[in-house]
Amino acid sequence: MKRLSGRGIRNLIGSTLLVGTMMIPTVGVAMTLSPGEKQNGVILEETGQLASGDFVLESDNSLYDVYEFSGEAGQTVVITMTSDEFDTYLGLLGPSGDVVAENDDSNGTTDSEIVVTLPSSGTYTVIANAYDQTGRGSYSLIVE
Ligand SMILES: [Ca+2]
Ligand SMILES: [Ca+2]
Repeated sequence: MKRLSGRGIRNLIGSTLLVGTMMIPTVGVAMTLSPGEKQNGVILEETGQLASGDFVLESDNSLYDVYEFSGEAGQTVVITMTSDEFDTYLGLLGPSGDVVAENDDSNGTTDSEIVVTLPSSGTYTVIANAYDQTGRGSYSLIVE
């Protein structure tokens, strides 16, 4: 079974740093949501492509794109990645680069969904990945 944790994650972190991740201080941000309460509204909505030239996960040579969003501790987010062209794989890295959640298949399809309550405040990185190295084509990613 595929996992982003372990050997693969070191490669993910190294690649993410190349993107130029910036930590945005969240000191002084007022909490308007109760812990665990779902935030309404779309945080990120992207249509992307996995294609030659994208990042490559060294553990299995699968392609991936990265997207970042700012999250707060206790905030619940739903991340969905869907594609008609390949088997998706989704990962979420926390502000310190650790794997917070990952998902291969959901809802009886090969598409991926993560529902998670964020453990800390900071910049989160979504890994829009394919299940294996053959996966390429267009996909949709939504964070809400
Ligand atoms: Ca891409
Ligand atoms: Ca999948």
